[in-house]
Amino acid sequence: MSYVQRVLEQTIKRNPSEFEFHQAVKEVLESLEPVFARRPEYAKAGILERIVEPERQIIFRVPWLDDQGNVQVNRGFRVEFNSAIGPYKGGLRFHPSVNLGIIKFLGFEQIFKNSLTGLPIGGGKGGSDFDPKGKSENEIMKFCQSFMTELYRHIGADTDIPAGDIGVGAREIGYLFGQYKRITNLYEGVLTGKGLTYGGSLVRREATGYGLIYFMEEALKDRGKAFEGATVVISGSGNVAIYAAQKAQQLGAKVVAMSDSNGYVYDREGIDLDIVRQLKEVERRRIKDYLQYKPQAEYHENFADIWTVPCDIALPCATQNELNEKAAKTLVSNGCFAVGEGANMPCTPEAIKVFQSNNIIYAPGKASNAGGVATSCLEMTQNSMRYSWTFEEVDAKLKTIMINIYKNASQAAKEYGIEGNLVVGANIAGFLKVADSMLAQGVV
Ligand code: NDP
Ligand code: 2IT
Repeated sequence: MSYVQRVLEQTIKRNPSEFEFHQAVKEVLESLEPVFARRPEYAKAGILERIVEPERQIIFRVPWLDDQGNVQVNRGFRVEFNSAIGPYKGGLRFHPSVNLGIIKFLGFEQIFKNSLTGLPIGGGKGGSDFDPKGKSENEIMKFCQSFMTELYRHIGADTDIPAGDIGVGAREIGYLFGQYKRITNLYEGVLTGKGLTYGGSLVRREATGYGLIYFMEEALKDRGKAFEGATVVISGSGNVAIYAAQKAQQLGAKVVAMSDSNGYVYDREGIDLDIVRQLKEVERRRIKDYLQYKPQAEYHENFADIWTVPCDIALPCATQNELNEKAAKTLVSNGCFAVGEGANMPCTPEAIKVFQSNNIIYAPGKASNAGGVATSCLEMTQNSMRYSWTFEEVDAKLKTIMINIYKNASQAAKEYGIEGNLVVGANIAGFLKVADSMLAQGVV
């Protein structure tokens, strides 16, 4: 049995029921097979056995009082996965589906993603099974304060720097930051995605979506394609989806469908993003209400059917495993030529195989959605400098970072004889820097 297969088996055995974690580990480890043939010192130093085991996992009780005065209890997580190349960095997810396996898959992916940015950040992730939907402002604030009352002792501007993810945006980051500052008496860049009046960075809000489009622009260019004139379908209508749509539109694409967890809207004239932003960012309503403003658009329940809408470019920007084999086949038969992941692990392994065997441009999330965390690191940089860059300055840095990620991933794929395979390329390019740092730092 190969080194990779042995570690994979051990990992699955040791972490039963963590299915998303198994899926993420399997993809990364299997694509690293050719690396171990060339670099036997990694196996000798137990790099894989160590890299699949988080350095620290914190699970805690989050008690809070709802508006009726009832005691509510949620579970909080922070997984500090790997600090070989920098302090732990990664978002917080608040969603009822959150469990340890999901946080570990996200934290594991984050190690390689953060390495790909070229910036000095390690991998971590956290969150809670708290459901922000239907909660009052007061309840959201009380929950965030209780969550931080435990989390603060584990994090710090040079230790572990959380940010947003599903269900955690500028509002939640504000409440979390306020409580951290109150408890510690420290005004430091301990969280990213902050508001612009208290240490946030311009472009952080747009960064994941814009970064995805910058990455895809490069990938498309290599195959003689472009966003100009293309029909695009984007799942989700949250932070990543909205700014991916905005940049795609700026580049001359027509975005015809977007979704939320209830269903999707199809607007053949092209989605009016001002309506989506008002509904989602300001009023926190459902995507279905789009039809109140544009009655000629269509609404369909079952958000996963969004992939039946014919398009040239598909951008899954909602959640993990939202695009399966059947959806992939439908996309291919409808003429889709590129798929770029804004979400983390949105395509199932079977769907990825369909794309690859049909020569579709396929960009894995850990490469194509790295613009968010990269800009988070630029926010940390500005916080440390006590200084702020302009929108244009941050945007230009983000674009350069995304182009470099594309180049490094495609170069690594080429070097290992699998040209065009961005999955293998991203995994290898991200892994090498972390593995060499672990090697240099000894058995820790
Ligand atoms: P938001 O909370 O802003 O938006 C999430 C969107 O996805 C909403 O439209 C939501 O619908 C939908 N969604 C969430 N969970 C599900 C589900 N289980 N089934 C169907 N739809 C779902 O989150 P983000 O936009 O920040 O995150 C989207 C994805 O991008 C996630 O995979 C995240 O990990 C990834 N990501 C985010 C980054 C960031 O900077 N924010 C950076 C890199 C990756 P509804 O409102 O109905 O729940
Ligand atoms: O998945 C991700 O990369 C994020 N949610 C962003 C993490 C961050 O620290 O900005």
